[in-house]
Amino acid sequence: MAGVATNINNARKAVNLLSRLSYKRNISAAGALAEPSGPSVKTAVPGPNSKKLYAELNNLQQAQSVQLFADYDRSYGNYLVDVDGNVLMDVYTQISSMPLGYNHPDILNVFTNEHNIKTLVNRPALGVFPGADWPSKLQQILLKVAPKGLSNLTTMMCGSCSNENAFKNMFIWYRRTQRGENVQFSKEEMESCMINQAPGSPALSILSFKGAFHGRTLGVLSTTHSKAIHKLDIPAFDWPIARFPQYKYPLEENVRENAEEDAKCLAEVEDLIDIYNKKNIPVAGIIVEPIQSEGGDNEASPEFFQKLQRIAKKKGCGLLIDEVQTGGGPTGKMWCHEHFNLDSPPDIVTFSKKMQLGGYFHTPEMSPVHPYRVFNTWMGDPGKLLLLECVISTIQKQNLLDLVQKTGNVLKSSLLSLEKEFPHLLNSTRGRGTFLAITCPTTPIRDDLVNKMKQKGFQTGGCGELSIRLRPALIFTPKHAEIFIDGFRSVLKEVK
Ligand code: PSZ
Repeated sequence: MAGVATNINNARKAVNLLSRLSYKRNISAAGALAEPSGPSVKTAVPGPNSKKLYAELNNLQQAQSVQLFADYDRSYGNYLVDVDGNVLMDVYTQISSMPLGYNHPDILNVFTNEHNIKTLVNRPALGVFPGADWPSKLQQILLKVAPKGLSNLTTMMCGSCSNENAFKNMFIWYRRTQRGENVQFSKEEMESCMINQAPGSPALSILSFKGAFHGRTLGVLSTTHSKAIHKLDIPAFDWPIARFPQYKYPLEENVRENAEEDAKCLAEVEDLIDIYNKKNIPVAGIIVEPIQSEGGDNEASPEFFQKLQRIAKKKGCGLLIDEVQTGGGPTGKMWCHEHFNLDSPPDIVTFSKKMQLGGYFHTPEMSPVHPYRVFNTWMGDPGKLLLLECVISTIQKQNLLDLVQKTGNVLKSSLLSLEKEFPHLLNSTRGRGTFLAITCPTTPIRDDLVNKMKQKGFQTGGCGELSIRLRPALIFTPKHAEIFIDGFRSVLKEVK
């Protein structure tokens, strides 16, 4: 017993030492770094060090998607530093996943107290052994920013597994509404589900939209339609796919056409639900992004979403709004669907990326009655929730949603000016907050612009076939926007 006590004491001392050391290290790391005043590029991007590391990694795993290797010790704020010492202004932020940029001093200080370190290293199987503060942390952190009217919460790991599990909630809910509240599973259902047959494994569907991206895992992949390469060779469900509006820009000059486009797409949704119900693959739910992201930053009007929700209600389908990419503030509101003035809350809202951990908010009706039906080992991550706590408090302290609106206005109006200066290269500026995109006439022109921007020290991203998207951190200011726009203009001038 004495030995155990000594060990515990030693462990405690080690943790204390670790927290003191890391506290010092983090403070000094944060203090030593200051945000660069602009990008600076010394080599081609990727440079020789990135290329060497690429060869090493590619021997171990498929690495063709790697753009560069980063130096995360030296990256700071809105700037990503690569292993060749190039300093890139990052308006892509790990595919829209860095709310406070790199090495934010508050974030660096999250794991400097003993309780937080222990929360990080003792990652529990949350569905069975949550820690004492898990319910209160969920209340204080995630539920504080819950979309209005959604009081229930399921935590997960990533965006795909959030959507994947949310589909299960919708199917379980749908079957419950068919059976009636208190009806038990039949013997036939219990036996047939074990061999993937109806009625236990019923033919049910989720309606999604052309151009959508909801993840690449097997179930959700049937609702992802952004690129063929994501889907080739993988079996898919016969589920309905409706057209998502494709607007003409500028919006204010195409109001009638775009309203007609909304009406056509919504009519298709209704028709498809009827067709699939008749085919005996009834539509249990609809999944939709508030702005289609990977598929090309396609936006739809508040009226489109209001009417879509009314159709879902009329037809008895759940409505899942996928806020994996739009959630966490980049549109100037915590949740993009808050821009839509819906009649009532959506049934489910999924999140990940800027929220640090995955999961979904939902109505109580979407909770299964039986335990253990939506479950996995981790069910989220309390360590990531601590990071989110810091992110949210920084958003509030520094009014970052206001900053996003302000910077977004500067960025959007500057992009519109660039469109006027370079009409043969750019069109269709769109988006909300700093969640913005612009379209090029061809894919080679788009790819060339993205690459030239990178060589000048600006990390942007493509989306869809023709668009360039901006996904800066929430700490991106009008000053950063100006530097970005100056860089973009000089590249456009080179391309002519
Ligand atoms: O190519 C890819 O696999 C990418 S690039 C960006 C994403 C995926 N985004 C992920 C994403 C999303 O944007 C939306 C709207 N829904 C779900 C997902 C899936 O999230 P993860 O990647 O966390 O599984």
